[in-house]
Amino acid sequence: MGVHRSKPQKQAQVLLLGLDGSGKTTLLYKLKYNEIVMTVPTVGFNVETLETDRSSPGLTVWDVGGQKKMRPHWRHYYTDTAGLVFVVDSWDQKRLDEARKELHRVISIRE
Ligand SMILES: Nc1nc2c(ncn2[C@@H]2O[C@H](COP(=O)(O)OP(=O)(O)OP(=O)(O)O)[C@@H](O)[C@H]2O)c(=O)[nH]1
Ligand SMILES: [Mg+2]
Repeated sequence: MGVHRSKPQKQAQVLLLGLDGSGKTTLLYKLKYNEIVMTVPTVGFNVETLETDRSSPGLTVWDVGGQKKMRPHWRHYYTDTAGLVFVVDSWDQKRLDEARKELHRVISIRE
């Protein structure tokens, strides 16, 4: 009688991008721990794995800082990314156009 071991789950990479202060890190930890945590501006990135049901791949979620000086580094995280979540603070109407431009920049890049 064999011992059945579940196959190691594949991981899919998801990238969280958006302007600084849009709520990426808040969303990441809400998804991970179902809690609202106090955040500080992200310099670099945060990464967490999220459990999914056994029929779906697990998710590795990368949350990259959105300050202007960080945005040129976003492209270094595109490789092997299966999904993009672009977070927009709908209350921050003054920066909606800036968010739109950054989103266009992200989706217009061809590898
Ligand atoms: N009212 C409200 N505040 C939020 C929400 N999401 C985030 N915040 C607040 O907005 C501030 C910035 O949130 P962060 O999650 O750190 O933003 P971020 O996109 O990770 O910012 P960077 O790391 O600088 O790119 C924090 O004070 C959060 O508590 C939301 O949905 N509603
Ligand atoms: Mg952050």
